[in-house]
Amino acid sequence: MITAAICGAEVTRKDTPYLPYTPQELADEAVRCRQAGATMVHLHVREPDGTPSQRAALFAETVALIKGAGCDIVIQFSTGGAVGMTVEERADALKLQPDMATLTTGSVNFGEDVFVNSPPMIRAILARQRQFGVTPEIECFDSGMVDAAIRLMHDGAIAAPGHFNFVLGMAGGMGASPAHLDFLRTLLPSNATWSVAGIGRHELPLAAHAIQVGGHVRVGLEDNLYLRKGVLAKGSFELVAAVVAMAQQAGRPLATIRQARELLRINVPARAGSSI
Ligand code: KMH
Ligand code: ZN
Repeated sequence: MITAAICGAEVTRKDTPYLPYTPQELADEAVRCRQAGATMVHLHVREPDGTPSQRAALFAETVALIKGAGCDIVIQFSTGGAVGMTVEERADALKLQPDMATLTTGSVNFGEDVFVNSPPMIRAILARQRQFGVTPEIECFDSGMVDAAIRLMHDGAIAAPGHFNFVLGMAGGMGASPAHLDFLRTLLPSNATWSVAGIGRHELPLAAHAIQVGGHVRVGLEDNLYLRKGVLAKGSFELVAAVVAMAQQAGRPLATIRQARELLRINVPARAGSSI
């Protein structure tokens, strides 16, 4: 499975002219990524001037345009939003019932800022995900976040074994060597699925390692702007295409959308007896 993180909250058009902002631009990019081989789009939205946003109306318009184009890509909303947003802002669009949404299970230094996810904030986002039947993707910027997610599984608050995404190489978070990824894999519940998102120059090398060891991959302009040194990707679709080529070379077939939805356990409710 390949996830395309097409926009994010931190990158701007000053960094790359190829960044989508409007619902139409986001939808067009999602369609291009699907055509290139992506199975899921990780969505953030922006106000028309590029300001990071979590406004439900913008998510709704983007989803309608993706679906209106006949595109079957799995849709995952960010609940991380941008640093400093409240939980209410971050989680409001879950009422639109996307296929999946992210859930970061801890706080982390984020460049010069802190991406805050206190236990009550995590539980509040999870409760809203459960309310609307949205499957979480557990975002781990460091190894303690895997442990925190497993504790939530023991409490029944997250359905085991879960789908994890390791975001590696961000300043303040965990490093992005193959050894870091290999260690994280040892912590996972058996039968958990996982993908990796390497930040910046780590994106494609970590994708190659994940493909070799049986994982899934996230790429896109949210995490990395360059196809290779000095060459800007003309959109996330070019990074998706690079991963498809790696997968073909390694003999790893791409998941169909149906297979991806099964693997990701989309629409499978958490088990009964939750403490939340
Ligand atoms: N923009 C970061 C502060 C997520 O999408 O869930 C958080 C983030 C993670 O991008
Ligand atoms: Zn994100």
